[in-house]
Amino acid sequence: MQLTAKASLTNALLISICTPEFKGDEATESLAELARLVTTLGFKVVGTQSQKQSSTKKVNVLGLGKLAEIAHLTGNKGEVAVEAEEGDDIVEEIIDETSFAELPSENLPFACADVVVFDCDLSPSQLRNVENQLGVEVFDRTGIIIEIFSRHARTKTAKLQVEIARLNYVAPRLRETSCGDKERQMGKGAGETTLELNRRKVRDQLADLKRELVSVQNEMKGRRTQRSELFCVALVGYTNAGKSSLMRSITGSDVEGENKLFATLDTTVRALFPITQPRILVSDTVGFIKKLPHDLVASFHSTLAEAQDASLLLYVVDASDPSFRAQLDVVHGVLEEVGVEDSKKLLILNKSDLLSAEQQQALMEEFPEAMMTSARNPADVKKLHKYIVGIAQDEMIEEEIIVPYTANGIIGEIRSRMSVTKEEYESDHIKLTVRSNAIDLARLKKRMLSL
Ligand SMILES: Nc1nc2c(ncn2[C@@H]2O[C@H](COP(=O)(O)OP(=O)(O)OP(=O)(O)O)[C@@H](O)[C@H]2O)c(=O)[nH]1
Ligand SMILES: [Mg+2]
Repeated sequence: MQLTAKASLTNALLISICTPEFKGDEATESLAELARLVTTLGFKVVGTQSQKQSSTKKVNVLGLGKLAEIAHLTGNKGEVAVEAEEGDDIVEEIIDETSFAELPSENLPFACADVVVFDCDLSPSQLRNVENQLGVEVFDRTGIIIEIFSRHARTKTAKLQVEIARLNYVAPRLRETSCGDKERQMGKGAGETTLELNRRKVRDQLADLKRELVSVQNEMKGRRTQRSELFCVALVGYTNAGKSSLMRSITGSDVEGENKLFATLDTTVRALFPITQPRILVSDTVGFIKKLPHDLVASFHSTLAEAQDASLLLYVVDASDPSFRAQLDVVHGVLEEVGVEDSKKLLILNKSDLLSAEQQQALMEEFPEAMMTSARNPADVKKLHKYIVGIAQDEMIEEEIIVPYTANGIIGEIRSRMSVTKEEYESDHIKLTVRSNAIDLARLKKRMLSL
């Protein structure tokens, strides 16, 4: 998929299919999240429609009556069969609708939806059916997420990973289409109109991309190995929780933090600042979302390897978001899926500046082990810095090292790599009590022996 609609001019109508799997407010929250996703793409949400169905698997997804209604909102450009067939849509029950009339007047004129976005996954044939009936572009949740990932990927690895996921998404949709029009929508050139040719091209492209990814991943692995002796902290969590903002605050770096979903797709590694001895590394990772397409989870496996190698995982949540508990479940689920074993972890209830004192207190009672922070509050940033340093210190070993005064340069080196807690000056040597990781200590001792 490649969006053909010009994002800045696109009015989107969002559709929620409320299946029995949705509990409580889940459907509404999910729809609100979809609205944020399409807004991230630059679309303007002009309305939402919900319909209760037993599943999302119906040929036309919606009941025919509802389809006709939506066709009206999209300007009757398609070929919707207005009359429902007998026995069709028996389960249909409209439970909630935001009609266009209820929207602010600037969202009018009536019938102005250029695209329709479903808050569920649609099969290629469902997409085609609904598109034919409505006469406008139709997207499903996965399509929207993949498009955002495509736009936000910056580094070579992220671009490769997203492109693989995109082509995997596009491939079955190509299979279902036979005319050049649709293939052009999928990002194919005007001349490539035969289905066979396109399918082969996608397969070849996928194979090339996968090969390239393996080589880039090997490079990344090498870099991780070089860092493996340092204490590493990884920030993980739902999209928009504030991971990059916290990263920026605790590392003094210029890592981008933005009020859009999936601002970060690449893992960034920086040293904790103020600098510690030895250095502590912090990595910012890709954010998660409910129903993250499986392909994207799989393709970000290597990006999340940073989290896999981390000695401390900081689970960041936007505590001001009423759905943060469900979001945290999603994060746990994805991390489990990619096999991240969290040896040590801390829950960070971020964006506390958006909570009242009572709300903060209630949350601390609910999550007594957690740390309440605001990435915007320097005192909280300091508290988090201190916590990380404390955990890293706990992991270190303390040893006494005897360094003869004649050993040139060693003392300077020790000071730059290790934490010196005690210094005792004797007649011919200096006795240093140092704290460091086991690998650095073993290396130092070996060097001392060779002096
Ligand atoms: N009020 C408030 N806003 C915050 C805080 N932390 C982050 N934000 C804002 O929340 C939005 C998202 O922040 P990011 O740091 O980009 O979130 P992220 O978790 O990195 O998001 P992804 O990269 O999409 O996974 C930005 O607009 C931030 O300015 C906070 O403590 N308080
Ligand atoms: Mg980020």
